[in-house]
Amino acid sequence: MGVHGSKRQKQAQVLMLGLDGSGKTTLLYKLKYNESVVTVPTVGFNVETLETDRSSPGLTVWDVGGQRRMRPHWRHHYADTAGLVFVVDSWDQPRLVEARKELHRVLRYESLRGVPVVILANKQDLPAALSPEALCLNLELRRLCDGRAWFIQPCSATTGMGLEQGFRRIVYLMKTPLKQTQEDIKIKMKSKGFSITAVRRFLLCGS
Ligand SMILES: Nc1nc2c(ncn2[C@@H]2O[C@H](COP(=O)(O)OP(=O)(O)OP(=O)(O)O)[C@@H](O)[C@H]2O)c(=O)[nH]1
Ligand SMILES: [Mg+2]
Repeated sequence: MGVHGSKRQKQAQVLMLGLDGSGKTTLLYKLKYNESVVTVPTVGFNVETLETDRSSPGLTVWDVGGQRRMRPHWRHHYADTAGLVFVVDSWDQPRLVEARKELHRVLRYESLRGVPVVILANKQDLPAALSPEALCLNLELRRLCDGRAWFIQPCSATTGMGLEQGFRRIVYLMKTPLKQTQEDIKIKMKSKGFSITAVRRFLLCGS
């Protein structure tokens, strides 16, 4: 994600969750080493640090296994979490209901109240992958993420598309108060000539 200068802010913890097979480990190593690794289902967790620009904290990213038997362990990581990245397999439509239920369950935890969320709509390289807009509706993100900063980022852990943007976004959301993120987006969209209606529509879909 780019390294600049020597004086760093302290580390911030990012928790990466999602169903088994959604691509968490693949994307973590693509991002960290730009390598496509052959993964096995994660038992326990992987943890890696990612560097950011020097005005932002470095990230310690926890990739916790998503198999059903691993999910009761997710909550042990909530207390120190500054940002949540929830990975969804955009191609696996039959499991979207399960993904939605798990995301709902996670976000209900008091210790994650107000913590910003980036949904990574992974596997966009596959032809039948659902678009971020369709996922937004299917996962009921607007309702679910009400009251917190959130964003849905299309990506592919195989090609690397969208990964850096997703993690830059979580850094931005962690650093910026919710109201300010909405103002920033309004200003940027207006300067690019988007209509008020388009801005409103966007803000309803992500902040
Ligand atoms: N086509 C495609 N396949 C992907 C992508 N990301 C991951 N995969 C594949 O999906 C499978 C599961 O990936 P993992 O990274 O092990 O998934 P995980 O979320 O870490 O799974 P758990 O550790 O069980 O929670 C592997 O076969 C990956 O190669 C992607 O963006 N596109
Ligand atoms: Mg894994």
